[in-house]
Amino acid sequence: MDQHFSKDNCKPTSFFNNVPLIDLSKPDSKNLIVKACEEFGFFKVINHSVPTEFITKLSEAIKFFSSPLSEKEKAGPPDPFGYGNKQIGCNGDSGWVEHILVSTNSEFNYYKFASILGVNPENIRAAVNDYVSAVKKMACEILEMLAEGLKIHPRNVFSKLLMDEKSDSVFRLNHYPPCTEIQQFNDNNLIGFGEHTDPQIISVLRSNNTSGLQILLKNGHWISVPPDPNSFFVNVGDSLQVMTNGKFKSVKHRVLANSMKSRLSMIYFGGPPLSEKIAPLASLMEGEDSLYKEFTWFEYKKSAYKTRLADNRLILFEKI
Ligand code: GA4
Repeated sequence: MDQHFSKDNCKPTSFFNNVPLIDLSKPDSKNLIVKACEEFGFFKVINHSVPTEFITKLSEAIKFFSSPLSEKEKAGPPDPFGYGNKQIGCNGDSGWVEHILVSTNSEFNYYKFASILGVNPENIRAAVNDYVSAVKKMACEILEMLAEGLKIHPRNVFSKLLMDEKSDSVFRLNHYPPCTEIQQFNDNNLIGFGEHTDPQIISVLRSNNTSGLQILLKNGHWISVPPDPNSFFVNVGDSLQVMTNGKFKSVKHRVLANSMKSRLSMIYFGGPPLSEKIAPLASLMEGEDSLYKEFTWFEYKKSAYKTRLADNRLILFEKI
């Protein structure tokens, strides 16, 4: 049996209809964002300003994924950037997923993708840049609302890390092909992308209308998030957990494959510059001690890349 057909003792659940909903057009949303980050580390965003055309354009990536595997593999292996098939990271994790990972601040080789699709690389670069810039702007708005909700100054304490030209952010396209054999395996649970937390500050996900995303609640239950192609889903990353001295929790999440439909998701991972010190903000400590040892984003990332997907990566940086 393939490694990614992993047995799971949690039965698939029905949809969770209480995902916190943040309406970005409402001024009182800042308190709701804080509450959602404390309770779930996860929320859904509506009335955002990301133009639909940017989303539609990038959704054409499905054409790349429909190319023959031998062609797609010319844009791999992921090192970590590039095309990857079933492989996640480089420490033996795998899933029923293929992906493209792109760095948002360095010159990326779009030629490989363009030659497979027979299109101009500039068009792909422009599509990724337009989408990422708009989503990053929204992520910064959310982070500023968070700072206001937490009553910390200046309001750009978090967002400046993403705005920095050296911000170490990445963009990922995940394609989960349908798997007709799911019924044969383990209670219908085929892992598309195994459980993990994101190391960065904040992640913003948009998917097509196929279900699969699940988040782990504090009570230990996995709940399925109803898909919504018109909204974004935001989760707290490990670095934001540290900056808030554990007040916000980076949420564990995973994706289950679907037997009928293919799922396409696009995720922006907002990270700080490599040299940035990640530590709890003094204004959030209220006389508390820091729960974490000091580290830079470079150190954390280096350590994260040595871990397995499901590992608790922050444990190495916790004060005993
Ligand atoms: C999880 C979040 C992002 O997808 C990612 C992933 C990265 C990768 O696929 O290269 C990692 C994973 C992620 C965390 C631990 C390490 C690194 C795979 C892995 C086993 C791009 C990221 O930044 O961290």
